[in-house]
Amino acid sequence: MKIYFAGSIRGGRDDAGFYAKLIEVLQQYGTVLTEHIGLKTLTDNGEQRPPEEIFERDTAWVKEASVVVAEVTQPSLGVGYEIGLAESLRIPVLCLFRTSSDKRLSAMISGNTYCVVKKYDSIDDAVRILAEYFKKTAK
Ligand code: 6K6
Repeated sequence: MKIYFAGSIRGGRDDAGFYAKLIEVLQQYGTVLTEHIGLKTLTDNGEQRPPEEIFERDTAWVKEASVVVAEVTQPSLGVGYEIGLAESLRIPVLCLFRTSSDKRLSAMISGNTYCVVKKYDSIDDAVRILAEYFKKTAK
């Protein structure tokens, strides 16, 4: 199974530690195409590549993914775009939102019945949510 993990880059890197832990958990369920999203060394300046190259590579990865798992606590245009792209391709989307943050989730995600949106508070919660999701949905 190929998993596209989406998390904020230019939107802000405050949650990079959570992304790294979630990616580690997701690796039990398949190949995470976007391991770099959790890297502390990836700042909001992004990778040192032309944006066109990043767009081509990332959209190609979304297209080949069996599922998109998006951490949506930190609002990000790129993550929102990737969710919309996955929906248009009928690729399953799981969104994870951390309730302990001071952020409010966009209605374009919380109100979108295509996405499975799960709230979590701790990494232990997220581990349980992912186990349940992968047992049911993405085979
Ligand atoms: C470099 C030059 C211009 O932008 C960059 C940023 N570098 C990126 N490297 C890898 N993936 C990226 C980059 N920018 C966006 N993405 C993709 O969009 C990732 O897969 C994330 O899921 C999402 C983050 O979007 P923003 O809007 O928070 O950056």
